[in-house]
Amino acid sequence: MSVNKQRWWKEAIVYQVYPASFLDSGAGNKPGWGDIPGITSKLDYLKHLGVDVLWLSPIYKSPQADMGYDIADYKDIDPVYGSLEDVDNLISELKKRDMRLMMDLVVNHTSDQHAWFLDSRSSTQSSKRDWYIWKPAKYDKDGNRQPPNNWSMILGEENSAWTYDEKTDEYYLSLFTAEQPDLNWENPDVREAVHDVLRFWLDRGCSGFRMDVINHISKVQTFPDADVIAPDHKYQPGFKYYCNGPRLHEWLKNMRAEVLDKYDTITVGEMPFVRDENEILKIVREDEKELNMIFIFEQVDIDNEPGKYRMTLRDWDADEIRKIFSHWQRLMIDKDGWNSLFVENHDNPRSVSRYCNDSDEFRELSAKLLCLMMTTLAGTLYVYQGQELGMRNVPLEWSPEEYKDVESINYWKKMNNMYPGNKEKLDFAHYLLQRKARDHSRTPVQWSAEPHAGFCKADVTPWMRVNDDYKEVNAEAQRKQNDPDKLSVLQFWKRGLANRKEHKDVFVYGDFQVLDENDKKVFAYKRASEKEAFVLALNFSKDEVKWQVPEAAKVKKWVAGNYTAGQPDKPTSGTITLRPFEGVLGTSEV
Ligand code: TEU
Repeated sequence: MSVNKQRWWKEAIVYQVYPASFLDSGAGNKPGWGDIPGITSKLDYLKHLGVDVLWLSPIYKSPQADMGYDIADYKDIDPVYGSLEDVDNLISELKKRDMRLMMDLVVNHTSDQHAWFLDSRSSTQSSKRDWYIWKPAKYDKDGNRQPPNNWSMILGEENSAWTYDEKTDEYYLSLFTAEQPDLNWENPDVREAVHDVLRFWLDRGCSGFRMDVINHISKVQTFPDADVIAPDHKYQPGFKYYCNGPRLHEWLKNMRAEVLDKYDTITVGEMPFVRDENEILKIVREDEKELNMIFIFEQVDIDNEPGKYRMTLRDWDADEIRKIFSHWQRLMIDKDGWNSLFVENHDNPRSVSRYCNDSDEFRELSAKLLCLMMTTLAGTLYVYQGQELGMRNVPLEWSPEEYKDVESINYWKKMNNMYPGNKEKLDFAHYLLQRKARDHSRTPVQWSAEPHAGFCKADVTPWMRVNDDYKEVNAEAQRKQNDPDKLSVLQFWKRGLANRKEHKDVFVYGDFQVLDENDKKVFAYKRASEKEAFVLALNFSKDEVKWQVPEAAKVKKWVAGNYTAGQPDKPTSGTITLRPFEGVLGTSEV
């Protein structure tokens, strides 16, 4: 049985807002971009849904080279989104509704327009020179200038992670894009400046942080060449030397003791490329005093070719879903750590499109199946904007020109350079974009059947094209749906979140047990507290499945499912039929 202590941030439902695409109230200074007053105007909608904490992707002053993940001033708001007063107002409106704000803390790197970097690049003698990672060039045998090592850029695979700066004839490290120079955390002044940023926002009333690529802050100081995993590329992923580096734990403990513990906070660290259990437990175990939880990427990497770049595809089945989720569920219960639960964010395609089937026939069922899973697993639950509506990827008919993300643009450029005029290769690259691009989660939220889905005024052009399906898929239609036999996706999420809260001893804090270890189509599990228990059977396939209810399930009654608003009509033992993408929830003996 669980030993996890009760904490408000474990029970919280966190809703991620991607500000550019949420709602353009017209108050920001860039028509067609979402803004802070737009967010504030939807707090009742979010409260009604069951949201407790709002996580805002970055709204700070930024040249938007990477949609705000390139910050030019940590203590000011980009005029595109509004002002500091708008944030103060948002915080006070949240408080009125007993909700909280979580900011995105992007401190592995800044924008190249941040005053610190402008100063740093101005001269080798600058007092801020050592705030970033500068290295002299290397020269090859022909005397050509080369970057200090072979690391590739994360958002532009064909490029070096090092950017040459003519003025001082040195390279700076820029792991994501040239416009995002990495801070040098080895310098104690940098760490103090970051603490100062945290205090600024906590004192303003924010309740915590999602920490962007926080496991990248400590780099192996010898900066060795990375192993060659892609022989056809000049540069190679250097993860091994900058993910969970030698001083990460020291710096996280320090941040916690110096700043976070003086407030009542929620913290989640984004940690790509880490799977090592002991390493993860060192961060999320309560007694380690580092972060409350982290985002582990295993479930969103499920369709990547192992060891390859992200823009790849592979097949998977329910067996893998089960292995991934049950592994982390068990570990955190047994070792007093804590999970974050997510299947969508601004860096991923839509979950209905990735994990299930987004055709008109199955989109709603898929969204509800995933909702059943997400609302019944242990951990802090993260819902991404539009997920509660079952929004899906943009269609293949959209040309690659519609993709606005820097990663997509760089990928498309790279493929066109590598395979000019090669229809087969380029069609496949386009297909991969349609499956995997970050753009799919960044299309405007579909509020209504009005022009531009009600995201902005009719005479304004949204910064990103609205998905064509908005007349059918939108919040207003789903809110108003009045069908006794069928809940809309939005109504289903609302019910699921309420159920999670009502039975939090089971769903948030309870024990977890896998039922049926080997099924390739059905993921089934039991959750139990000392007082009550529930069973879930989730068919992740497009096939009708005859499923043998395991003895250990001890189902008393099937109480909810995604095919009907009422109770599923199925026997509680023996063989039951699970229709395509059908999921059912039953009460069970403890
Ligand atoms: O993302 C970090 C990250 O490495 C991935 O999620 C990345 O987007 C993906 O692997 C692309 O292949 C964070 C932010 O969430 C992302 O939006 C930023 O672009 C990135 O950091 C840089 O700040």
